Amino acid sequence: MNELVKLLGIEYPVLQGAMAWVSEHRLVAAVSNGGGLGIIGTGAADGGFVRDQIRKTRELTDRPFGVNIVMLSPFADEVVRVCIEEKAPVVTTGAGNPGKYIEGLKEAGAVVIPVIPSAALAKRVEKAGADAVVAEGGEAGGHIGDISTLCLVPQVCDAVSIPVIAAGGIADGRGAAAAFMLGASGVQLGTRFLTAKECVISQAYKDRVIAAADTDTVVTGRFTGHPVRVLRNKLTREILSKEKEDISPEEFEELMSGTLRKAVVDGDADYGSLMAGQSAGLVKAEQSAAEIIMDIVSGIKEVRKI
Ligand code: TUI
Repeated sequence: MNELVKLLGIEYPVLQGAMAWVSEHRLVAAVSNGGGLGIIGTGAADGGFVRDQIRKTRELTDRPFGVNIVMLSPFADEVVRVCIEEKAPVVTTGAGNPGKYIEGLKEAGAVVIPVIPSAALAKRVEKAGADAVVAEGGEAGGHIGDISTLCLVPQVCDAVSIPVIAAGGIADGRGAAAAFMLGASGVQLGTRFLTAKECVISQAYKDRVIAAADTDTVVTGRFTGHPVRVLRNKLTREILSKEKEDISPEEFEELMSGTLRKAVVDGDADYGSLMAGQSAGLVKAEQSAAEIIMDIVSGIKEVRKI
């Protein structure tokens, strides 16, 4: 039992990172039923979609779960309102400063946990009332910051007195144990859950994650200010060569629009955005969410024996 487990009302300090299009109600409920915290990924979805996801999750679990709100989404205001109305137990945020939303969410009873890429932002959200933070290093998949997990986590732990959850590059008990050594109270994993049996993404996407080696991810869109880590494929080869030419951020966003859906739903492993972190090389098989959580927990105990 640590402070984070108590704060969230969960069994193990293992959170499933929110993934747009990927972490929908079935995966979320399976993670929460397995003793961790499942988190609904909302990406750029509207309020109606999110309300439906919250209700469907509640049909599958009576344990706590989270909803993630992407600050860059045009529907962020609406999704915050839905989280308040539906009384989401936990709300995490990403891709921006959620300061203006924290008070309202907390008044509705939510535990609010911003994902932050720097110690300065951790301090700011603590002041605004955040209950905990996820310190996400640049090894993570999707939209990322600059600092590595190894350097970010202890600096965030020094900067704030709320619990710190480590994310980015963690896929097993060894990474989780290392995060605890850095001062974290919990870990958040996205990539490892991509291949969960309850994760409904295309088989082609899962197969690419399982086949991935350590060097198989690349970062696209650095010049737009919104860098995104994905598995290398035909799309990234074309995109990265276009980035060297004179392409505007708007043209870039246009090229990337709809590509995550292509990977997740259509199973297009060549021209879809296969968002994944550098830990993809550690992901070897499809397992149930409960098995993944127990593997991490037993892996932590294994390392602690040494
Ligand atoms: O949010 C993520 N990863 C994501 S979100 C996403 S889907 C998406 N949808 C619409 C537009 C863009 C992406 C795919 N992957 N991770 C958490 C995270 N947050 N990483 C980095 C940050 C971050 C960056 C800047 C958090 C705050 C921040 O603040 C800057 C500022 O001061 O406003």
